[in-house]
Amino acid sequence: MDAKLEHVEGNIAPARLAAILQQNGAAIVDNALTQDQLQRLNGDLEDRVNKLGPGLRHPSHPDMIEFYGDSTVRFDGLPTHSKTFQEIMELPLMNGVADELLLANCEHYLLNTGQLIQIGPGETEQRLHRDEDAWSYYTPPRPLLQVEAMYALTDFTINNGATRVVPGSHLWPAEREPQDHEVVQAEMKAGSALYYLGTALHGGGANRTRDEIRRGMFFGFVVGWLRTEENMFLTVPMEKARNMSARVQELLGYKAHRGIGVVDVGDPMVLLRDQ
Ligand SMILES: O=C(O)CCC(=O)C(=O)O
Ligand SMILES: [Fe+2]
Repeated sequence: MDAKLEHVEGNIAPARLAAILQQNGAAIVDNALTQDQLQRLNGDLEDRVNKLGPGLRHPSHPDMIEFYGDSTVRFDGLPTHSKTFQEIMELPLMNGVADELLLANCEHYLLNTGQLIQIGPGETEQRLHRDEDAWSYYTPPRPLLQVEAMYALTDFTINNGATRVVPGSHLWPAEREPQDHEVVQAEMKAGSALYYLGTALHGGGANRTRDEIRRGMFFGFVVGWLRTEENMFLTVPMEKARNMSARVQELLGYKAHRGIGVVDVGDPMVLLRDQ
């Protein structure tokens, strides 16, 4: 049977979505953003995405060049570039899902990615991967570390690069390779989101159009005792962080996880309060 993704509505109870993710590894949340949030996000990010060219500007490892794509524009630090993104960070659905799935494994969680991924014409398929492979030195079995979502900021279609996903693969042994019929693309309208576990196989799709971009927003959380993929302390300058909400500040890492992430062997939050 061909793989399918379950669709749920944006007002679903977080505990229900968490249960679906535990079962299937991924699901599409229709209308995860309001039209107003969608418009504001695109407005906030438009200039920067048009200014930056595709491909990595400063690869951290040769492997990342191909992985991140050479016809794809990426930039991180979305809390800095979009006030609306700060609002999204506090939305109850992602926070509620993370409460359900990550708080069993940590005292609190952190923003792991706030990244724009715009796949341009000619981009090839990204290899299927598990986002949690970022911490490959910590070998399974291990608790769940990460929940992520790919928000569609433009319509995601089969041809323009909708994310490929393998439902159920979060329960597979690492070496199992998916067959074609086990892979499904997350076709969805702008404003919808693919929610998935860090253990689910997925990858960006190929953009086979001549002139259409696929713009996605990669937003998710990780357990609070792990090093985050994006370096939030540097992508969000402290002067900017000072003016953000206390909840956003916590998610950026200004709350220590007991003895981890301390400043002056205590809570970094004081750095934002003492001016
Ligand atoms: O762009 C996409 O659809 C997926 C990107 C992704 O999975 C990643 O970069 O980790
Ligand atoms: Fe990924």
